Amino acid sequence: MCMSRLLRTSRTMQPERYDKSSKRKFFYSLIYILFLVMVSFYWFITRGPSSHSQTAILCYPLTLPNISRLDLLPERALERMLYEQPKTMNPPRTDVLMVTPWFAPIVWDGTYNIDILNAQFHQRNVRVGLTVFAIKKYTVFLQRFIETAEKFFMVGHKVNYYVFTDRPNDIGNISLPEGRKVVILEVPSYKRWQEVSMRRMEMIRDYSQQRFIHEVDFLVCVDVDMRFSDEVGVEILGDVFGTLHPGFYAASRDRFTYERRKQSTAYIPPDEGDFYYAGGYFGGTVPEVYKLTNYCHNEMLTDKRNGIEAIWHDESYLNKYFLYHKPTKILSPEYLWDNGYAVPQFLKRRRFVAVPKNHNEIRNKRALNDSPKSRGKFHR
Ligand code: 4GW
Ligand code: MN
Repeated sequence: MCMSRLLRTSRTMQPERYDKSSKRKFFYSLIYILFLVMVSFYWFITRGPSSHSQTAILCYPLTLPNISRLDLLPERALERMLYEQPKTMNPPRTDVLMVTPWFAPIVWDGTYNIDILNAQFHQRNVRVGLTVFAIKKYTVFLQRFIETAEKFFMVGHKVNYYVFTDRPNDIGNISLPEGRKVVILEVPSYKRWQEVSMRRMEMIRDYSQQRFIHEVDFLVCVDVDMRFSDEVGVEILGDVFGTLHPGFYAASRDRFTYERRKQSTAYIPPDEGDFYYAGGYFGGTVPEVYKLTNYCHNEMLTDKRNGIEAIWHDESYLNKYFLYHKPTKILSPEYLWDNGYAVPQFLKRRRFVAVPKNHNEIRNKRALNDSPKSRGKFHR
């Protein structure tokens, strides 16, 4: 048979075969769809409106009678646990303040049960972002920071380290176990170190909006010139938290190094103020951290337009924010310590400690004499 005939025959044969098989397919599909409709109808009649099944979520917004969104909330129960009973008449700590007048807990060793908290946060499959800035020479702090964090920070939970740096090439490949990773975010550096410190607010704000909100539930924002030396876990997490500065936990409010010039938006009068919060340790849910950093950055810009800069930079704006937007949890100085201070009796743990800096080496010399910061924020 010549080739052209073969082609002709096949061309004439095919449409007919195709026709038959497609009709059959269509028929079977119709039966299948009919079957599905009947099953769905049966399911809806028998258990649909009162069911707690996930399927009902697809109907949102709910218009059917008798269904409330409340019926769809996931049921979460803890498993049986054995632990010492909390004693109403015998508080675990009497040497320190455990709760603020607005009912925010202050986190001290001995005041919480980490097993209960871990069970709760594991159930929610919580994801934590730890933001840290390593601009210019501060990249030298990064390795120790991450190594010690791997030992002590949110062990057993999902953690993203967000490293903001202008020197991504200085940071080697850091491979971490499942559930934990380092994300390098390349950002500009600023000439003035005050700006380096303050612009953290702007960058955390911008990345919260663009990225963090999609990737993590909570943010913890800290200084990089630090090492972890004891456990820091989910006990610190809450809507929005600040940390008591290790230099001022016992000071009276008029001694706090708040901004005292009325021309600055960070101004706080001497008869106001709850605590002195450290600029190098705050956090909360992503939306709350967004609000906080957005506020601090905007106030800083307003001051800039008026030719003023708050005395302790981002820390001053943070303290102003927390005065009128009270934190829902407060971390004790266990979470931010400097071994330059004598260790008081009540300080049972030192979990996150400042790494001594050689100021001449790590900071540029010109910057050293132009502000009280040359002595370090901790020792004023
Ligand atoms: C003076 O020359 C400088 S440089 C003061 C801060 C500098 C700086 C700060 C820097 O060059 N690069 C940098 O990444 N930072 C970040 O800002 C870094 O995360 C650091 O931990 C944070 C706050 O600065 P700091 O730790 O030097 O502040 P203190 O002395 O209060 O801990
Ligand atoms: Mn620091």
